[in-house]
Amino acid sequence: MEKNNLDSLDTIFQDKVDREIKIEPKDYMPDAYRKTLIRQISQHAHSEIVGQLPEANWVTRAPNLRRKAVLLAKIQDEAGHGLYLYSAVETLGADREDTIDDLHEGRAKYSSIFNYPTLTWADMGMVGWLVDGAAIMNQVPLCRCSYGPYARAMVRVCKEESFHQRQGFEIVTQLAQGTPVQKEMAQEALNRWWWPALMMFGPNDADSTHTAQSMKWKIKRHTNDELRQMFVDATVPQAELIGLKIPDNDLKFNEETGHYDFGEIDWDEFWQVVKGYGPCNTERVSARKKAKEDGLWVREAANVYAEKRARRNKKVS
Ligand code: BYC
Repeated sequence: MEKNNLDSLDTIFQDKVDREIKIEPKDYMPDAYRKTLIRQISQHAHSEIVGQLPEANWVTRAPNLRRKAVLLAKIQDEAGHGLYLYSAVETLGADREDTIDDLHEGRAKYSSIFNYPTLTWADMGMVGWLVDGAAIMNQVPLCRCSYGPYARAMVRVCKEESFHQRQGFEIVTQLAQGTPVQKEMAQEALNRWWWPALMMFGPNDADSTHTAQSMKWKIKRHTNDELRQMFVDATVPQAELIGLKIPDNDLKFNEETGHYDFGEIDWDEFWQVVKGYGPCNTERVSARKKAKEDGLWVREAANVYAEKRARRNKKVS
């Protein structure tokens, strides 16, 4: 296309975004906007799918039937979120299988948080309370994302995530109010999950490659640091309420700003985990590759059946 035409299409596009008109799959969008969405939404989908694994570890060891049923339901919700998101990626013209191959070959990322092990039952509480809590903080603004299919998918995802957050907080609250050993288990889990949960929001704004452009396109509505601060402000009083201590000696309410000041994140650890060297990266990607291989016969059988049915229908008509 002529450069002048492209420039004017880009101007019309940005004007629509500025006026809060949703961009839909068949509308014009700049290539870079499409690429950014494919990157972010597919990585989001991978996170939902990989995110099932740390919790799956506890399905067989949940302390009672009610806990087990709730945990199973939550994990199934995450699978559903992955599916909506892969569908949203397809509306951008991307091939779902290609994006999955990118994950398996290490070309695509997924949230750093899922590379940490779930060592005790209290970790199920922390995943719900902190990990889903951080996810909601990040995802509620995505319901207003400029790209229609992503924004609409996030509405349902957020409703389910808020149930997940509450079930996690309920587990943690019960442990924190239980025997001294149970309270200790909850505190120990909080000590391990607090900092990785803060890392979920991504690098500081100054080091974030995509934030400025994504804000202009209204894909992101807040910066990484803004969302992280909102999460800290919301979560610290919850910890205080149930008598657990956030493992940060620099954490202090700042009367002037009305926010909590908090300590420096270990960014070396963050980047190590993002680059594939976290405690469970290899295990997580291997599990996903094995699932794809194990499911091959089902996909092949379904395809053969679909072809057979199509042939039969043709004969009848
Ligand atoms: N882990 O320029 P930046 C969930 C990457 S919740 C790994 O700030 P952006 C769930 C980033 O991709 C979790 N990588 O990027 C909850 C970029 O690398 P690339 C998923 C990270 O995109 C409970 C580079 O660092 N949520 O699913 O503007 C149970 C520079 O970053 C991380 C979403 O995906 C990280 N923590 O902002 C089950 C929400 N942080 O891509 C499941 C949608 C940054 O250039 N995504 N990186 O190679 C977003 O909101 C944004 O993509 C992010 C990052 C805030 C995550």
